Amino acid sequence: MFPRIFLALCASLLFLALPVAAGHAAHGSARTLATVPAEIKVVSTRVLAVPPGIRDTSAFISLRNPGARPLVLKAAHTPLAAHSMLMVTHKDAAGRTGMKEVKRLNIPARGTLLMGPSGTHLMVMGLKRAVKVGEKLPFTLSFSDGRTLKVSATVYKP
Ligand SMILES: [Cu+2]
Repeated sequence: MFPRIFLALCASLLFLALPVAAGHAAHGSARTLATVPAEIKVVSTRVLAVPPGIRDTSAFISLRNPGARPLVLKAAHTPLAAHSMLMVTHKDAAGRTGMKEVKRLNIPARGTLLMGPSGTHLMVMGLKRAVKVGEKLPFTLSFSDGRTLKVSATVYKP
């Protein structure tokens, strides 16, 4: 039952049904710089607004790793939701887009992890209250080397 619910409510999948141009327009919006401890750079952060009553959404937190070693993002958490999952999207042989949860997302040395509505994203499950456009949601990102990074992501409407 749970997978069916989150597929039905997945804001990313809803968004994927929109024309590509809409997705690209959304890419440029609502860039937020956040507090960054050594090395890991926050490229952009966003949370997709959802209609009242919907409690699951997607967040996009793009990161740059200026370091010489690869980084692995293991988890993301916001206290405003029950839990958050790392998700990747892919097309199957028939051209249908699906997504699946992954346990880690790699950020190559001197590379970037880009998240967006048509690709890698965070599923934010079970929001504890409605969130407003423009509101900043705090996230804590955990990396496999033990580091954590606090960022805030602004709720936006595409
Ligand atoms: Cu999703």
